[in-house]
Amino acid sequence: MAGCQTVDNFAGAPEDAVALDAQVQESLGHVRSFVDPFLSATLSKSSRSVPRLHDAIRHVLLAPGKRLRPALTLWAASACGGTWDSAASAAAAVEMIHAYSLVHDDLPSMDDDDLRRGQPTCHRAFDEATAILCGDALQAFAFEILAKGMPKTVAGNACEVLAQAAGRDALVGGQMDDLAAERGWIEDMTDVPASEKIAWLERIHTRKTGALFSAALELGALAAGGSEEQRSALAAYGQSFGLAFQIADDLLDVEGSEVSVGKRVGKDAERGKLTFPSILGIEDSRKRARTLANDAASAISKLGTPAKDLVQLAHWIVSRNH
Ligand code: GRG
Repeated sequence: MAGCQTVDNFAGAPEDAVALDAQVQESLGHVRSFVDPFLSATLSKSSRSVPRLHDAIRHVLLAPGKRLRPALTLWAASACGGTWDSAASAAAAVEMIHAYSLVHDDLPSMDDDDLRRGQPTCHRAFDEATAILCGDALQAFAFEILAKGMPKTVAGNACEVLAQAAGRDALVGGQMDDLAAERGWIEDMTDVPASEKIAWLERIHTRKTGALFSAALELGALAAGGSEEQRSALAAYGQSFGLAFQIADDLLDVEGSEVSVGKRVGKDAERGKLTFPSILGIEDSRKRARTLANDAASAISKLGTPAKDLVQLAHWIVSRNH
């Protein structure tokens, strides 16, 4: 898919989707080479580690994900003139929250999935109780390393930012809304006008996925001591980026292959789930995602060259095939 599309030439993004894909893959590769050893060292076994839990956490956290959230944290830190070292614990913390949410989302009582990041989900590789505990442990661990690793002056603020993004009004609340819609715990939306369905979907996704992206950016800015102006530019980027990501994710569920996406596809339609393509159609969803990517890029144009990776990521997120 990525190979044949033209990407809008906006705020420094290459016109050619193949070149963009190569550049972003390379940049995400740098992030992985920085974050994965940090995660691995953070998870090193101690005499107090419980072997089965330790193995489950490593299975989940070191699996080959894209590391988008750590990338947002590190690139936000760079965009604010900071170093990756200063933002390393924040990058690891957001990935831990993300990994926990995937483990719990895959559970039989939620999405009941067997495949994640191209490998068996945690409850498949281990068992359901271990997967629940693995998610619980990852969530607590995220706050531990954030509290320890952020500069003392901002550690409390950083924990608050992450807690809000992971909590009842964001990640968990969004998941609850999503389940409520799927399981008929809310009013039937069949006859609701499309514009209201879209507004409702946007509210869910802002909570379920957007809030953690925004927190990832905010933590990078906090670690780097970013200015008010830099932080508000990054916040605006995060809002558009989150929705662009979600529309692209919905499109991948319709058009992607299990091998490239690394998880089961076609499940949204199977479950009659409301998604952007099911309401707007494929072409309009794609247009909307591209507009949002442009909005994201334009929100950070004033941050200049240090924000180049974020600009490219926004364009890539809507043209990727995985
Ligand atoms: C269970 C509390 C709780 C929350 C779950 C994030 C979430 C809420 C569920 C994940 C299910 C899902 C597929 C959501 C769609 C968007 C999403 C978060 C996709 C996965 O993120 P990527 O593409 O994954 O960044 P990788 O594996 O590359 O890190």
